Amino acid sequence: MSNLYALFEDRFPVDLTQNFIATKDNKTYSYQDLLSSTSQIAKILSSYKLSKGDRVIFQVKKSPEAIFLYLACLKLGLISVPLNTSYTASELSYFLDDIEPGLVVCDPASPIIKENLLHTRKNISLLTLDKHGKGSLFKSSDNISHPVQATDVVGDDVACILYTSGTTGKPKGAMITHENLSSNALTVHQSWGFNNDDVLLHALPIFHVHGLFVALNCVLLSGTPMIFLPEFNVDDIIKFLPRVTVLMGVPTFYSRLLLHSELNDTSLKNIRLFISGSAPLLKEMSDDFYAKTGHRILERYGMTETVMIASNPLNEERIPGTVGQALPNIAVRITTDDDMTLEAGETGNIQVSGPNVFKGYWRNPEKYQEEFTKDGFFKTGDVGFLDNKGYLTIVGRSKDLIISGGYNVYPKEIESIMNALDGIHESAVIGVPHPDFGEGVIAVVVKENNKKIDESNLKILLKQELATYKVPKRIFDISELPLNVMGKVQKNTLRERYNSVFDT
Ligand code: MLC
Ligand code: AMP
Repeated sequence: MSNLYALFEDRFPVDLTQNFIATKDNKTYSYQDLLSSTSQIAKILSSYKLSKGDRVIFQVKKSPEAIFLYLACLKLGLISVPLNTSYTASELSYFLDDIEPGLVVCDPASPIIKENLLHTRKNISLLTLDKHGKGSLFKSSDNISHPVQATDVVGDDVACILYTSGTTGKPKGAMITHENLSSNALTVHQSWGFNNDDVLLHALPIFHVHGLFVALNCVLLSGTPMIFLPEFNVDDIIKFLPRVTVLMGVPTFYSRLLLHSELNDTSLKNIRLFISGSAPLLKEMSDDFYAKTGHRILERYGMTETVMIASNPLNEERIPGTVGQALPNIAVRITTDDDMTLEAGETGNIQVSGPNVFKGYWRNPEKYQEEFTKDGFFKTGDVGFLDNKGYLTIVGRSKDLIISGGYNVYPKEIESIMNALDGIHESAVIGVPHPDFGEGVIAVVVKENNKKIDESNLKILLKQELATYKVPKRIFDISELPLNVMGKVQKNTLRERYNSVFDT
């Protein structure tokens, strides 16, 4: 069964009146609703003369209808390209030009509409979908009566393209196939023991691997319900926790929950599993959470290009500070910079191979070649070591990447924008410990003629170009950046100097 949608459909409950989604305001959608809405959207999409392999960008708020749109794309063999709802016009322009979509579905407040980004880009159809699941997407369905069959795809066909930024250049679109997603979904679903009694609390965004694939796949393969919140809000999590068995989140979810006075036996009464990923979960936080709740958070490791790679076990020992062992059928090894495999206990580059590893970067074969070893392992850019039992500890990254509250921020992108601003000579962007986001983004700038910076004006300028989570939380001026003998900025020196700016 090659089409991921067909795999899901095969696992739907026999009784289709069973719940698939309950929303924050207690609206419910059954599996029958999923089937009929997905078919309705598939009919609409097929009336736009889109063919297999055409790209559909969606930049929409989280709603059940957004999920049905994604499922309809899978069904038709169209390639979904979900984009962060906080992207600015300049970020979106790049994606539109790079991906050349046949159709864009966006929120009515998106810069795609507000700034008329499709005006000069012809041959792209535009539909809207708002946070209530309403919009022109549905208005065009009235006259369509023909039924739509699932399109035949082979496992190697691309299901989704997710952008992941480059350390040197512009974001690259990672092409993730139906087979990557199906194999990973089945593995993860089984490893975490998902069953008919589960109810998932879904509070993640749906434009990344974590919320769109890992969480949703487990629900759809079990044919069970989820409580689908529009965003993470700690009071809502506490409110809905007693109704669920599993929560998936980034470490910030758990650090905020720990601070909540109502995290107690009542809120935890039905929970069987807390899962964390997308960013490092500090051992101390895992221990504090265990002490407070009796639950050892299950930490796992993944990335856009590979979906899930490793996980702590469901039933065996979960070791805090590690991301567990490689998942079944996935190989993880640690190597030197020239790809020689290292022994257990030795620290080096983390490399991965398996059916989960993506097909390549959209229209960028050179980049794909660079990221693979001669024997076909993907270079993750993460650094770590394996112990004798195969548990992986991530100790750092060889890529210049900051992970803030589970979102990836690439310093190069921000530095390029800052350096082009009037009055700025040069800049360096780094991540330093942040009590809520794990790492907080800060910038250090050298002004032309050594003038003082006006931090708040600079932030306003940056917000025009960058999604808010990328905008440095603090900006400091410095007379010159520390350089090594090669003339490269010594970011470690800067990180040491600004290490405690977010201390409370
Ligand atoms: C929001 N802001 C952030 C931020 N999220 N800044 C830095 N880092 C973040 N992660 C900005 C807001 O725009 C706002 O800016 C200010 O910070 C305060 O926001 P907030 O209200 O405190 O944030 P909140 O809306 O509560 O969001 C925090 C969060 C969210 C942690 C809930 O960021 C989130 O849902 N993160 C999950 C990301 C994710 O799904 N990653 C998975 C990637 S997949 P201002 O200027 O308006 O005040 C992957 C693979 C894998 O990595 O392994 O899973
Ligand atoms: P993304 O490109 O958004 O998919 O982010 C992937 C990156 O997130 C990985 O390369 C890791 O650096 C990081 N990551 C994901 N899960 C974990 C984890 N459990 N611990 C530490 N880092 C993680």
